[in-house]
Amino acid sequence: MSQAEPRLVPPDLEEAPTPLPVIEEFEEAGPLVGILIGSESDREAMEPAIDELNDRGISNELRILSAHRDPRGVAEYASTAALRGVRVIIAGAGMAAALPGVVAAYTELPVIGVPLISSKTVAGGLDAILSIVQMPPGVPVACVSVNGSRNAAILAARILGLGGGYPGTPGRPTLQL
Ligand code: AIR
Repeated sequence: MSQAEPRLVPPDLEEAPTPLPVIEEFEEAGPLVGILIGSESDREAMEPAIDELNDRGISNELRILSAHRDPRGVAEYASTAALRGVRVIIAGAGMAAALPGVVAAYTELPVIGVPLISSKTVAGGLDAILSIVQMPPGVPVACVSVNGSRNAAILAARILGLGGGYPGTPGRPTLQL
């Protein structure tokens, strides 16, 4: 009796696995400014930023993404934002406001943090401002005042006005420092 041919691959891998799809383009081209908040409860405090950007004709999008409740979502958003055309990110959160810092860990885009007063805040937003402003060296986050979302939008507009907020922005001059 002849011996069976040695199997080189396990039976379930004999058929070539379906290759992973190549992502040819992002589902959605992004606006110039991405605005993130940690919770639906932060929306009202971030509205002045949206109004300011809209008044200036600067395209923007608002996403609710929590650094603690949906860290993967935050990582995905932040790591693909520049590729979608986003040039500045404004991120607001209350309490242990890790959102701006986590975003800055995943992107080289300028990140502006907005400490927000949540209904569960301690010390009137001091919890959030310290969480945002005390970033370790090498991972900068600009920080505006507590509930200072309008200032965040004005700062974003100024960064964009300097040349796009990111080297190599198509159609926009890059500031040489
Ligand atoms: N938050 C949500 N995930 C992480 C943090 N730090 C913040 C929100 C909000 C506060 O927790 O940004 O300001 C309370 O959220 P909620 O959803 O309980 O109202």
